Amino acid sequence: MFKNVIVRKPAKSLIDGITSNPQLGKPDYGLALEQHASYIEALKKCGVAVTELEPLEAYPDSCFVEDAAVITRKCAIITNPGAASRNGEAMEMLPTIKKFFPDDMIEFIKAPGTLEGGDVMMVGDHFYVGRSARTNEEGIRQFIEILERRGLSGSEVPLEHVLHLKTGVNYIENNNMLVSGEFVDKPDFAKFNKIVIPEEESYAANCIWVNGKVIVPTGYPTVERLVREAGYEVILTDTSEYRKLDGGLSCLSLRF
Ligand code: CIR
Repeated sequence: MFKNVIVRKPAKSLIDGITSNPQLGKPDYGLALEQHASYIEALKKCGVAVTELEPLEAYPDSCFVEDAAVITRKCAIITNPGAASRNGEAMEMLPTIKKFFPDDMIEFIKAPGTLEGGDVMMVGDHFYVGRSARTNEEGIRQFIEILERRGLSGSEVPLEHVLHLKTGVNYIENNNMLVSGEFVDKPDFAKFNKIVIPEEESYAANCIWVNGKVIVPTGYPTVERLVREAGYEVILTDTSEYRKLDGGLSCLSLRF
């Protein structure tokens, strides 16, 4: 169960965030703010306390807080984001993490290691880590070393096409995993009950489980139906403006 969620209100500079999909157009800032508020409401319906941080104009992608830290049952890990324009977001997250964790429970990924939280998928006490353009071999080595020192475990998953691991695969508890594209046949996930996301709805592979409910992006009817059929209560929330920057539901919060 999660008790807490950390989010960061998008800055006006959001419109200049990194994107691999410029053809989708720039986000509408006003609409992005409304969608962020709805996202927070959806989280509150799941019974978590929401800590909302102030916007950071210097970092256009800073509302995607998931990339700046990874929070486990045993420790919080401040990452070292591989995207140059996002690197400073990790240290901006530290004061907030310190409000929840004592210093001896805070770890750091250090250069030359890089890691972004979007590449980390938690399945109980095991963490799958995507090796991506943002998360390198040394970052994964440090991350797994931290996990093992604290009685947890991790394994690397090489990525081929997606930005982050959780762009294409997400664990929604009870052995159920949403898989799309390159993850459908990966041996790493063979033991899970795989819910295969059709190509045209691949964006919605990024759903989040929060205390028994699953938050699904608005506009992906097949994914919505598959998640309901798997037995979950679904909460829909629209993330169209974040999709324009390759951002999904998981990217917008830290849940712990
Ligand atoms: C980026 O390219 O870093 C942002 N525009 C999107 C980050 C999405 N975060 C995530 O998948 N965890």
